[in-house]
Amino acid sequence: MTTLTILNYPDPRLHTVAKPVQEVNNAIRKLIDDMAETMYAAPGIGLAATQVNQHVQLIVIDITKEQNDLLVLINPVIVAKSGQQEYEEGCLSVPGIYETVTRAEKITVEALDKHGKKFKMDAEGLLAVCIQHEMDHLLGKVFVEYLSPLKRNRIKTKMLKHNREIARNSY
Ligand code: QAP
Ligand code: CO
Repeated sequence: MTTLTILNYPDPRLHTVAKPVQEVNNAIRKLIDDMAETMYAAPGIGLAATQVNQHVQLIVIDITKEQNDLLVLINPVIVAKSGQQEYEEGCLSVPGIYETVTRAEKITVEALDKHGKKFKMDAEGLLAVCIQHEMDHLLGKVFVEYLSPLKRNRIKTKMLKHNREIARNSY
C-alpha cells in the first residue's frame, strides 16, 4: 500500500468536478486501499479522491475510534435528506482549521460498494455530516466555502503561509 499526497487548500485542483467511476476494477480497488491507508495515517475520518488529485467519484470514511469500520462510497447520490444540524468540521486539506457548518441531519445515500454492488444506507449525526462533506469534495467544493468571505479569506491567507512553510521545509 502507498500513502498518497493530500492537496492543501487553496490548491485549484480541489475545485475539479469528479467523474463517475465507470468500472470497479483493480485500479479502483488499489486507489481505495491507498486512500484508506492515507486517511488512517493522517489520521482522519473521511477522504475524497479529489483530495489525492484523482478526480473520480470515490469516498472513504471511517468514524470509528478503532479505525476498523471502513465505508467505501462509489458514485454516491443523496436520494433523501431531512432536518438540520450544526457541526464543527475540519478537513485533511485544510489542516488546523475547524469551523461550524450547517448540513442535513439525516440523509439516505445510494452508492456502489468496493465490489461494484449497489447499496442504499441511512445516516445521521456525524456520519451524515462526513458523507455530505466528502460528497462536496467530489463537486469541487471545500467546507470553507460555506463560511463568510472574510473568514474564508483569513483561512486562505493562513493556509498559503502554512503551505509556503511546508514547501520551504522540504526544499
Ligand atoms: C471531514 O475530516 C469531517 O485539521 C473529515 O490538522 C470532519 O478527517 C467531517 C484532520 C469533521 C465531519 C466532521 C483535520 C486531521 C482530519 C485537521 C477529517 C488536522 C488533522 C479531518
Ligand atoms: Co475535507
